[in-house]
Amino acid sequence: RKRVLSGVQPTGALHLGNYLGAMRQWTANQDLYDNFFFVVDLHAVTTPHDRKTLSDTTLSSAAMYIAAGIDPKKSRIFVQSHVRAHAELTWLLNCSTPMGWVERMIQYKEKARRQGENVSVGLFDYPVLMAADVLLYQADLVPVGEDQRQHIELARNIARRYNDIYCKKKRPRTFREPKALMRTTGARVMSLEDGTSKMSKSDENDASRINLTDPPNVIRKKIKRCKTDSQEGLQFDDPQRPECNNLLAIYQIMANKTKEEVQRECGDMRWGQFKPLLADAVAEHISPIQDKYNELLQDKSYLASRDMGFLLPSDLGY
Ligand code: AQP
Repeated sequence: RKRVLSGVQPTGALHLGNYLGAMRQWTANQDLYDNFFFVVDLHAVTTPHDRKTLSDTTLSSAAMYIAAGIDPKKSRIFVQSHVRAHAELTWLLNCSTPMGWVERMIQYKEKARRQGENVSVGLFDYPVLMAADVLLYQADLVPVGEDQRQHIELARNIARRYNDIYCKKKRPRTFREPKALMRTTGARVMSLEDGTSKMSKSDENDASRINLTDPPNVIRKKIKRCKTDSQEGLQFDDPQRPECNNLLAIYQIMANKTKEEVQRECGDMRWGQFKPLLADAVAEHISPIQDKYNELLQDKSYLASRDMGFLLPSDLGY
């Protein structure tokens, strides 16, 4: 069976983008693959953070994985920092990876611009740590959102270069080259405030995203106030109407419909009609996830008793 590995940073409450771009794919294919899903707390420390909050969000992210459908019997769930080999391999890969490759990473450029002078070396090195995460487990596939495509491509290049330098004759070569696994819908969920930038945990404006923990009244309020346009009718794929495309795409997945069905149903609607429909579909879709999540967090002993973080290299066959 092919091996799949993926994770989310515990940098805040997980949102609809994380769910649609990543976690929904993890659960959909859980029976097909050998699965590793981890909470990537070493990545989260590349940006300013509070220690106590990080520790809480690490645990709550793991609870959200399970609530969203990751079955601990079918998938290994663990915390990145509990496996020392992630940091160790990063160093070795740092030493064979050209700076220029990492300098080209768009996510670094965007985040560094926002952080100004305080940007850390760790943030720069984030993609190499990500490559180490994937290569360490010899993952074949990495289910991610569109924003991570460039990082997976880099991980492939890093693997190839390492193999070329150190395993000229050795077969099999040390590292397997991973591939990104991406869905056509939901791979890029955009901000509610700006249809051209992605929904993100680190956006200071909470109204820009739907957190998976938002209660129905908050979801309704956020969708009611979200940015739209003044054109008549609703349609997919109009580059002049990024917000419209984003909201229709979210509705399509939440209501479990095809694009054509949504276009037929909503094409003639006004925003005032469509927004409550969308809010209800989102609230309804995530309600069972929220119930399970709250249940898990009420009694943390279950999470603490899981093998969370006690994954040893010997478990991986090293
Ligand atoms: N808006 C999005 N649409 C689709 N997929 C998304 N992902 C994140 N945002 C969207 C996917 O979620 C997974 C985990 O991402 P992450 O939290 O590790 O890092 P990120 O991509 O940087 O996500 P955020 O929310 O923007 O976090 P911050 O603000 O902390 O940097 C990845 O598979 C990602 O593709």
